[in-house]
Amino acid sequence: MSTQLKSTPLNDGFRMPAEHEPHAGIWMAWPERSDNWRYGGKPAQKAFVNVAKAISKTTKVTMVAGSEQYENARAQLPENIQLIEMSTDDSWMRDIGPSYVVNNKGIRRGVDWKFNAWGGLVDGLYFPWNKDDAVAQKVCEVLIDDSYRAPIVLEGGSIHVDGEGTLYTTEECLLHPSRNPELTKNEIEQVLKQYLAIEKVIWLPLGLYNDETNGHVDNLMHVVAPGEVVLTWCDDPDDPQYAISRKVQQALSAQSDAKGRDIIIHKLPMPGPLYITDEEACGVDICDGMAREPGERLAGSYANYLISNKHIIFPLLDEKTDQQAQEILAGLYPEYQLTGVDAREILLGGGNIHCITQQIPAV
Ligand code: KQY
Repeated sequence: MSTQLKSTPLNDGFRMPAEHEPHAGIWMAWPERSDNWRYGGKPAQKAFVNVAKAISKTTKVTMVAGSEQYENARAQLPENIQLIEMSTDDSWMRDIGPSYVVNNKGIRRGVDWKFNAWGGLVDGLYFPWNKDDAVAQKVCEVLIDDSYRAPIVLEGGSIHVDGEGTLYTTEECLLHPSRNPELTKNEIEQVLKQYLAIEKVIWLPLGLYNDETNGHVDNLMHVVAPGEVVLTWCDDPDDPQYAISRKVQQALSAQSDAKGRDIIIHKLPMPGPLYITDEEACGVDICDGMAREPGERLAGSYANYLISNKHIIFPLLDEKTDQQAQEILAGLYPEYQLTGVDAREILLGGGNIHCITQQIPAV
């Protein structure tokens, strides 16, 4: 049985592990929303299948799909990928799935954040979002894990933790008026401390340029190890990302982490800049929330990679920079397997490999 608990992870002795700690599985959700994915999600589905196959080299993958797409998803996915029927509004498991916490007795529990489609009625990307909001709880029920319903709006992609007390996030997202306008910065920190058992929040000013999530940290940087991060970098002073990356670098350099370490910053080149083509835009149904016009700048970033059981699954986005990104990641993770997956179709939906995956820690 799975129970919704009234206490908090901190009070119960649970903490959120870093992504580089061992995983029991990775969860994903099938893309089918026609006002986000072109041609009803058909090209994106192929990209999701390739991501799932890559992850499954080291980790069990579970995909969820709505009833109408179940058969199609089953036909496209290899047998070793588990498929579960579950309704969702879209397919960003990082943001709609549970953030897991573990204790030192080998128990894990889910944290189920409130979800409002990246901004609710202020600047959210779609309405309604109730099916997405129910996903974290359903995942915990399937896994028979207890859960906590956290009292704030938060998406998993807006936080990174190092497993040793430090959480990285952006002010652009967590302090955005569309998330928790009734709470102060300090009150949000207190909730993060209670629900993830972190000791220190490293606030970065902004996320990646033109990111429709209001600046998720997972599209800007990743945690390589405690005290060590990799940051999206841009060398063109005329590009808006140039100033953003420098501001973030300054913010990281000005702070120490929860254990008092200076933060080592590695740089990852920014792909592109990349834009939606005429052909790509014409396959998407027009809606209010998501900008999918030709010429729209895409929030492309190699930092949006997944770490799972000593394996890096990273997006291939631009033949001019893919090789360089791969070499940098190989240098940062010398003991890890590295798999690049063509991820342009995922980027067209507004995120990338990290955004469409959520890890379940091994206990
Ligand atoms: O950055 C993420 N974690 C998710 C991206 C969501 C894009 C919605 N269209």
